[in-house]
Amino acid sequence: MSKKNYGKQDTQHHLHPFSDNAALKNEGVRVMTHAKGIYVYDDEGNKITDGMAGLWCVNIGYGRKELANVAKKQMETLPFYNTFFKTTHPAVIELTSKLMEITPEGFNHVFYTGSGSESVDTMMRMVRHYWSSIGKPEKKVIIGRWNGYHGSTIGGTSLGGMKSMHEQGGLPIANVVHIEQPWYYGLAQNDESVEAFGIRAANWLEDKIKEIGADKIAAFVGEPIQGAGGVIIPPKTYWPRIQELCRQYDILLVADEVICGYGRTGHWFGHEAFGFQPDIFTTAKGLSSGYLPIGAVLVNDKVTDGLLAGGEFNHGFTYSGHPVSAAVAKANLDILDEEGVVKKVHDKTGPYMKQRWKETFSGFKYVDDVRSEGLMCGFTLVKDKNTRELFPNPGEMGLMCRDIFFKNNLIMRACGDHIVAAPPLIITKKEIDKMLATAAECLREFEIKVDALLAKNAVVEAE
Ligand code: PXG
Repeated sequence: MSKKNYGKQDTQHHLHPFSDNAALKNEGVRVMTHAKGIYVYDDEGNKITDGMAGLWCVNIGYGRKELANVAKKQMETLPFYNTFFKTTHPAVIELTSKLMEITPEGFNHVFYTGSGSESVDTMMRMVRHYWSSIGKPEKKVIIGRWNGYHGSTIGGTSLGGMKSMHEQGGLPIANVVHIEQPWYYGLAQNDESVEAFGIRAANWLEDKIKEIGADKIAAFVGEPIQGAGGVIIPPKTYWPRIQELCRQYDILLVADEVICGYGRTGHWFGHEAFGFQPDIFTTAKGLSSGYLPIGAVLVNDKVTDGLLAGGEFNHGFTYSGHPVSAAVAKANLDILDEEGVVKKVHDKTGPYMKQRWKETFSGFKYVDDVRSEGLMCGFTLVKDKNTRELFPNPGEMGLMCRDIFFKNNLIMRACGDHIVAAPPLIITKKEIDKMLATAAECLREFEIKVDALLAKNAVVEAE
């Protein structure tokens, strides 16, 4: 088959993640061939603006030769060795010391994994092992949130609050429960202030604790900002109250930083942006800017002390601390640090994006709740802004809008009817302007399409 048909060839034997593979067999997929900065190129010569940094991960942007060189050198020196049986290697030692430099005080230990899902599963096993290590084995329940996303393994899917995922395979597993998400736009009561809603939403955790009993609960887990759920930014009052409750009821507090970590919010870690101190936080993605798979679970001193008292932790992955991934991750963190990328998001591009994102989208008829923090941005497609009425088939309008972006060589994500963007952290102000100008054109096209659809429905109703 010629290269021209690559996109169809692919789908004849390749089952894609989170995709309708029967439909893909007919449609084919787009073939990405190379990338540079914030742009990806396909095999038809299109230059596509990657408003999603791959999958929320290519924080330093594409095409950094330093990382390729480090990978080559490490492969030639020591392509693999494990860290299981009283062994280690320089690449992982150096990555660890870099992590110790950038993580907040009180975090002096790290457990390596190969992905975000593995980090989450590691954390789920770790919190239970912690409690049994300190003599409280009955503390097993882990509390997540509806519409949270924590990966695709059985543990991660269970902890996440995506009902469409739970439905496939009878999840969640035992001892994983959920509370409602802190989504002001959708869940606030009449005239409730953002601050008051933040406290009320956090108190749903207290309700759940009282229902189950604190003596049975191991941990509460949340993304500082929900990413795949649609960039749901909690009120500033939310996390401090959650922390207060976790301390009061002796429950471990876990931040899932797989998206928020490594600069996305303009801080090294998302919990720093929201002023709380978790006991454990899970990371992956931006740790290597997606150049190679690697994840890391950061553990504070209190939890480490408990774990150390508990003897062997029967857990680990072949690729825990993989040397090539570790070397690349270290080089990536050096770039984020030495080139001031995180600080730039905090001081310049984050605030600029916030202002421009609002200006660009607020005026559109079917767009509301325009929001952003650092370089995590979102808005919601709604049928009626005055009444906050959502569209009837959640996700349908989102997909239609996303497809218009894609056709116009702009990648942004639809999470249901939330439209989100998370570009590489090296994006410049000029590139932000250009990306938003394209997005605005797409939104105009979307608006015309929706107008037509609604008018058609109105005619049908009138008949
Ligand atoms: N936790 C969080 C907060 C995540 O966002 C994971 C865990 C799992 O990571 P891995 O590396 O196992 O995928 C994630 C992953 C999307 C999308 O389309 C988001 C993720 C993954 C794939 C797609 O928004 N997040």
